[in-house]
Amino acid sequence: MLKVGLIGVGSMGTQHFLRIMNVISGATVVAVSDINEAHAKEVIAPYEGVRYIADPIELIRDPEVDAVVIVSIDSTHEAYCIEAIKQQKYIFCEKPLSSSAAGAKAVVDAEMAGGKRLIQMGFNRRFDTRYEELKALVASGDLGEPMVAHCAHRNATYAPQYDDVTAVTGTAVHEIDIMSWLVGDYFTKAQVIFPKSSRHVQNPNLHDPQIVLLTTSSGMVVSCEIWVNCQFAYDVRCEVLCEDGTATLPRPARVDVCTKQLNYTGMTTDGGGYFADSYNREFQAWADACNSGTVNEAAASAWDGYCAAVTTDACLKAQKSGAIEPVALTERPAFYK
Ligand code: ISE
Repeated sequence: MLKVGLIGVGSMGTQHFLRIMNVISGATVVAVSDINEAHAKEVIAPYEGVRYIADPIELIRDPEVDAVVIVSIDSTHEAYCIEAIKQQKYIFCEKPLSSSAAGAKAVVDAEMAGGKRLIQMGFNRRFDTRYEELKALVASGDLGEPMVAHCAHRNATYAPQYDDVTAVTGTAVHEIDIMSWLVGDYFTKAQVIFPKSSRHVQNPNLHDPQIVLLTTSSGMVVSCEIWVNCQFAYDVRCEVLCEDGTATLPRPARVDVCTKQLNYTGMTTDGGGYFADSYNREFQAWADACNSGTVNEAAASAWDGYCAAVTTDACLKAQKSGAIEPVALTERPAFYK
């Protein structure tokens, strides 16, 4: 049984805690850390034997902790990964690996210096069966070469700290990782366009929605609508245009309702629920891999986290310059092949 130390029991961290305790097999949480002690203690109260450890570094070093789950705020991921690498413990790190390419590089360098792959990145969509089907179809070549993809990432509401930076490093980063994985290519150019902003956004540092345009090394163009406060629902869309047809990510199946001259299907506002199966599958894959002393090859690695961070760096630059910015990726080291 893998004994997990989990850092951060905010909304997503609590979902992951409950998932490890109640949904997946082969792992259990033995310690939790969070800056909000009272809340953390409330979350763990129903579970006997789970300790609260105030200091995350102490939690990582705790001899009872075999593996670490990092779901604390984005700015802490780099330091906690590096400490867990020092302890040679397996790591599940929620996206992003770091909010900057330099920070992500420091983690990759530490992992390579330690000589053993330890990190699984929390890019959950790689474990979503609909994305898997879409990827397999594109890879089969039945529709010809992919040329364009249109993606939309809509959140019903945004966290108070959300601004133009987090819209990229916290939200667009999902599109960046999944589209690069889906078409098996990396991005070379990034541009960000700010349309007229919604009246629902009060934060002067946030443009909402915004359009991120990415070009892959083979010349495919991916447009991503990032709308973090759309108010009406959580919604993720993806349509790939290939030479001989298009392939579209199916929406989650919901009851089709007819009433009062209307025909509709409901939508959710809960992103965790929308992607629950993929989160469960990625955690099961992580626990299984840790228990067999390895990393799951289908999951995103620290290198993938670094590639995403290099791309988000380019997007942040593009937000400021209004220009098309290069994405300066170097070759994948053999360590990550
Ligand atoms: C959040 O951190 C997530 O990972 C969600 O999937 C995403 O929809 C949201 O925009 C992020 O803030």
